[in-house]
Amino acid sequence: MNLRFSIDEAVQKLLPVAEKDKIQTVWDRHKDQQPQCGFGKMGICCRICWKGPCRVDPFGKGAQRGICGADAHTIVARNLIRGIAAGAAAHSDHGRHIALTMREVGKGNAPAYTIKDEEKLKRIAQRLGIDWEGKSIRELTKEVADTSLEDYSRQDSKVPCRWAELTMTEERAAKLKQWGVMPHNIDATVAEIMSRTHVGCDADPVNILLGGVKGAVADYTGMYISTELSDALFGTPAPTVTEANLGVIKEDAINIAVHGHNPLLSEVVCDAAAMLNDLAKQAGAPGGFNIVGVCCTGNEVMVRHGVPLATNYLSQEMPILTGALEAMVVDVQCIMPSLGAIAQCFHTELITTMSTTKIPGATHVQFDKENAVESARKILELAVEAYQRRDPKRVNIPQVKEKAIVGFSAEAVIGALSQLDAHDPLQPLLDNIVNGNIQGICLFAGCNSTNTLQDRSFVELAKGLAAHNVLLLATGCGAGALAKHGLMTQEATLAYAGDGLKAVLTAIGQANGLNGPLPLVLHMGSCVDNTRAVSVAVAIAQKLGVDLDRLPLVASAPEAMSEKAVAIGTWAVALGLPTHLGTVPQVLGSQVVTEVLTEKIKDITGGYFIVETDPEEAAKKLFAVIQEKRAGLNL
Ligand code: NFS
Ligand code: SF4
Repeated sequence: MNLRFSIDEAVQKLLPVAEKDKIQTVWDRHKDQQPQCGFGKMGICCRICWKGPCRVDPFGKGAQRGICGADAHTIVARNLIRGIAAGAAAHSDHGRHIALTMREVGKGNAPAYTIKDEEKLKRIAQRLGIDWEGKSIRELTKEVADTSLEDYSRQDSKVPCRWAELTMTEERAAKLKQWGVMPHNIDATVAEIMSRTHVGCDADPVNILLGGVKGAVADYTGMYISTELSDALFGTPAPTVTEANLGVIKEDAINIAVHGHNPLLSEVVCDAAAMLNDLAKQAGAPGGFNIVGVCCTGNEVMVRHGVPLATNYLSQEMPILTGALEAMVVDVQCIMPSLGAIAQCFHTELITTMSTTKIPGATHVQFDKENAVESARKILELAVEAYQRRDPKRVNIPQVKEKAIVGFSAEAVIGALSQLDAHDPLQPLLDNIVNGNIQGICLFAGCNSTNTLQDRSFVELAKGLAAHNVLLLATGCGAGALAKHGLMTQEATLAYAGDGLKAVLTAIGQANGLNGPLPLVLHMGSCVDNTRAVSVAVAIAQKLGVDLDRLPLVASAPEAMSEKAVAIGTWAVALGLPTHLGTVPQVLGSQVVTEVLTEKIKDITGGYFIVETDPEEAAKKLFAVIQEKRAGLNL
């Protein structure tokens, strides 16, 4: 097949529908933007003040400084870390919503929510140094929330954010403090970046970048809070079998997509849909309500409840084009504004739910933790009404979907390993890393981008590394890509894993009664759940008595595009991980910044960025890094 834009077969099947109906998709708009601005691509356009915009000539002929005197290095570094601040703000806002909800649960004011995983709550309390003996679950809930919220409000800059300091190796935490990049307060760190990059402040590119690293560690802190508190509220993911890609949309059902990032609303929508299923049947849909996921909200409900994933970021317009989607409910982040216009070409209700994310063409149903159940009910009613408007002639659901075994939280991974060694679950994993059955570990994360053929690099890199016995973890839209393409199955393990990896995954699978291996790629959850991978890595490092940068562990974001991805990539590097980017970051206008990120930072943190757009080359480079790390451990 002559693939255009995406290797996703479902996308290929729907593109002609878009063309026929003259509906612009993300790929049409990408084309309309060509050629894109070279200054912007290189990061050397500054719009920080209204004397600008200023641009630096990358060939050294024209202006080398902006009107205020900022040179290319200052401009590139400032632009970069403002992106990190935005990423950290997004992730930590997500964490704040969860923590504030949890506090209300503790006070007894949020009837739609309970603590679904009390054991996890206790483990969190223990980690935060909160004594839980003799306390009620409600008291403990409030205390955990309050302690977490201190990471947003502490004013003593000498006291690190608890969720950062207590979740990494002691050595790493000490190093971050020593470099002055350990945040004491997430919000203050975001504000500090905005303030130091205001016109006429920090001009030293390396100092600016250090500010960015601190922002990235703040991002990490917010993500950790999001993941862990969500687990306590909604349950810690455990392996479950589900499906991915547009074929999960059902012709005979009222289909509702949940899209965005925050599980606070989608959890309640799922519960309400199950409870009120008769409403859909009475409306003439024998299949009842069918909830499907998009992007990271999709990943959240997928790993916790096995809700099927309709698609990932770049193809988020496609579920509407099936003509069978009654509602797309969105919360925050990575929601294309184009959805409003496309939904209006169909019977689909686009429903926004957050006061900070409204979209022209959408119906707004305000969601608050106090009225969660009513909002969910209203959303279901809107979907039922939309169903009456569905035009059967326009229904076109690509029958494309793959099975996916998902839900590998750190707890689930350790749990599976404990079937091999109940007393020391990590030991079998370590033994297999030492004996080379597992050469190393790669975490796939991050987005989709129009700058690449959608999903291709994820799939090729995963196959390439698996053949070389690299254990694969995935989150976010990377996980979405790998699920859609059938790599989260036992069959994929048999087809693509090298002999060593296959043997290990089979031994674990058999010990867990799976009648075969674990899937080739372990789906750990949404983007904030990258912290799950960190917690596994930290456990391994602690057991080996080394810091994270010594492990044969790499990260890869082959289609990174969002500011959140910039923040994540930067904290991965700060923690010591060699981190691959398959899209070119907007920093090439400054040699200083480029060198720091791809080389010099290695001497400090042990981590660094590897930029490689060709997936085959990237697989080689990542495997070489894994070999280098193994040699460093005398393996
Ligand atoms: Ni991560 Fe998830 Fe997807 Fe990228 Fe957006 S949905 S938080 S930012 S695009 S992976
Ligand atoms: Fe130009 Fe300096 Fe203003 Fe940026 S801050 S727009 S470089 S004058």
